[in-house]
Amino acid sequence: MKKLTFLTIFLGLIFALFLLPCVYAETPLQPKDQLKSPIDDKAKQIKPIPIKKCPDPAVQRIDFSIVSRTSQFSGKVRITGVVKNIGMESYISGPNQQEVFLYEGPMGGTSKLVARKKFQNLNPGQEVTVTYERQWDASSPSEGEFPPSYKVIIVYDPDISLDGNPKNDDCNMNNNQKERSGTEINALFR
Ligand SMILES: [Ca+2]
Ligand SMILES: [Ca+2]
Repeated sequence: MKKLTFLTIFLGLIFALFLLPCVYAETPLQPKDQLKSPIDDKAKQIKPIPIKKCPDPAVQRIDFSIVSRTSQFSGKVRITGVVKNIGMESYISGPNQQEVFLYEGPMGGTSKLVARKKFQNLNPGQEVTVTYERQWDASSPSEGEFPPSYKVIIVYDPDISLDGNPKNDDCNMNNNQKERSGTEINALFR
């Protein structure tokens, strides 16, 4: 009997000394971790995204439209390049430091400059357009079968970043051109 009592007390002591502190040590931490960590992760994900406060003229799109028809498959078409300041700051510059070029590149031929438009200041969200109109025959080989493509490019004075004016420094040079195939002009005639 003495042996059994001793053993029970001994096991009881082991439980009290080792197992209980372990249970207590772990339980208060777990709910804290589960509650905090997802919020901390979200905060970490949001923080590093910087809001760029700078001018950013960008080629937004190239529009095609039919101005007038001479037959079901031919007529006058308009090609419009749209440049927009998608930055948070106004673009403020001199009169001859920036221009939009519109190129026509026939299949297998060299691109030629078909229209250009100078611009100067652009508020955030403000647009400038360059347009070119020409005859188009969707049933011909030169337009219908092998249509040219159109490219719009923002061209800056080579010294624009050295002119002492930071308000005309485009902060993203990777969105300054766009190209669109004339096959989509043929689609307008169908
Ligand atoms: Ca500058
Ligand atoms: Ca840009």
